[in-house]
Amino acid sequence: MASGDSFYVTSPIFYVNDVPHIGHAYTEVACDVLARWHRQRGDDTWFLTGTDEHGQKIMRSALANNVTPKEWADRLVTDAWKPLLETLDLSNDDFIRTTDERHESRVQQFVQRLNDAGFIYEAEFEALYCVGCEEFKPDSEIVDGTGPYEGEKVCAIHSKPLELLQEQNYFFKLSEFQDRLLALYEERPDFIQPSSARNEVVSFVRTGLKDLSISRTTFDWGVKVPWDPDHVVYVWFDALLNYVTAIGYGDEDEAARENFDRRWPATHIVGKDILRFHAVIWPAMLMAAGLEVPRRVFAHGWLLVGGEKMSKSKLTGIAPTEITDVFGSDAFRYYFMRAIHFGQDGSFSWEDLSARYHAELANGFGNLASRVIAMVKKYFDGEVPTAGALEAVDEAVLETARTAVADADAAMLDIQIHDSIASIWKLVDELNGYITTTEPWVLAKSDDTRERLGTVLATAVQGLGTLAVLLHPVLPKATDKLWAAIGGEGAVGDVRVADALAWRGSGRVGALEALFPRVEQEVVGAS
Ligand code: ME8
Repeated sequence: MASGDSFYVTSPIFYVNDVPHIGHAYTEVACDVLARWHRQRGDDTWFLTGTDEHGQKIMRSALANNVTPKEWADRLVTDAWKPLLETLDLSNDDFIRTTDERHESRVQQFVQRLNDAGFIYEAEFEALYCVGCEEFKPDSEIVDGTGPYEGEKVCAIHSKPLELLQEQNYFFKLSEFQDRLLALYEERPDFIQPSSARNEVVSFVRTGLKDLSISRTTFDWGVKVPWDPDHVVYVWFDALLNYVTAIGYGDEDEAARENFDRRWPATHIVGKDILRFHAVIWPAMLMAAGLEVPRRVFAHGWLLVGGEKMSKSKLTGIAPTEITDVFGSDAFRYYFMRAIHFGQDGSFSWEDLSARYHAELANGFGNLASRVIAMVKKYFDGEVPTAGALEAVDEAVLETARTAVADADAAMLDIQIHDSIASIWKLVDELNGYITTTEPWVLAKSDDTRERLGTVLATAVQGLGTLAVLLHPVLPKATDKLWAAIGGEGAVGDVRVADALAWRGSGRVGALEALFPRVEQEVVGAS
């Protein structure tokens, strides 16, 4: 994509039945890295996240805690979900709650529009429901229970019993969209990514789509159906709409309409557990309303614990602060983005985190920065020398830097975040090798090699600046410090990716504390 284009990225909006774990944090960080990268490309970027607050799951959590659902949601948003933004150093532009008035009124408008257009009808319905998924389960996702649920039918994801619901509901004519959806997947092969996710959705839709129940009458914690207030809108129908209500869909106001046209369509980043909602139901809803479908839907894999999806309901959730309190938010961001192929499952381990932290961040990057800066101080009194004639070894560094910019950008546009970081890390490794080969401490011993020493350190500082620019989306705190220490002009986050090689500085280096201090082993794995 050309720089300056609109880039609207969304995370799922998370249920406030409980506090966040590192699975939620993983998605948030991925969205944030993409948003920061696109901002640095000069794209017209908007990053939306938020919370999903209606439905039975939240209502039951509230009841169990003797408060109203709204009180419960307020408490969780204030005490847990908003603080997560700080914990992870997220740069979101907006935070939507499905209990926001702006959202609820626009959901009603949307549902009314579909009803007026003839896409909604009323019928009697009976099916097995999973409150954990907030979904009527198809036969393919129902399994026999074990242990305490022996003899019962349970949800394949949550391993908890399903509830038989029988209600008079409103239905959305999802089945009418099968052909249009298949045509969409065919015409736009990158609409669903990665390709394994796309293939799964295509075969699912080919087997046929059933109409979708979109209202409930047995409880009232939701958005009221405008023409029949005994019904509340099905929580997923309500939640998916956040992506358009947050940017002004349905508002009469001219400015809101312009904002919607400017931002939409979005790139949705979701976990693979909720792919079908985003790649099947959501585009069909948009088609029915005459709106453009999303730009793409990217389904990432699961963080696994003991080979199973880490989850709150199975009590395998790890709080993000358990990691950030010890290693810091940059390390959290780096580790999960680098160690796991984005789009595949990955297992978290304290040992792996600690090993990568020390080898890659502390020794690889942090040490490189402190050594180069210390040498500029020691040999040139803090003034960055000017490079003289370049030798092949210097040219090789510049060539690696050029390749890193191009490859990192291409991978990031393709949402291959791990590959993008790996491309940048080639420059970290090259610079470390460069210092070892050129041996500035030997060059410093003789006046005859003073100019050569200057060229080597100038090239190294130049490389550090390029790294600060390229790594800022992943390591915002460390690169801010590094940028200040090498005298970079302005804020590093404002420097364009395209200017990563030709960045400007004051010509002086300053103090730099250890970017990634060693973490004592006994602290690691405290949980
Ligand atoms: O599904 N590994 O909310 P939710 C990786 N409210 N990512 C994980 C994960 C794991 N083990 N566990 C959770 C909902 N996630 C709905 C979404 S959107 C209109 C409505 C992440 O609180 C992943 O992104 O259950 C997953 O899709 C999301 O959290 C589910 O969060």
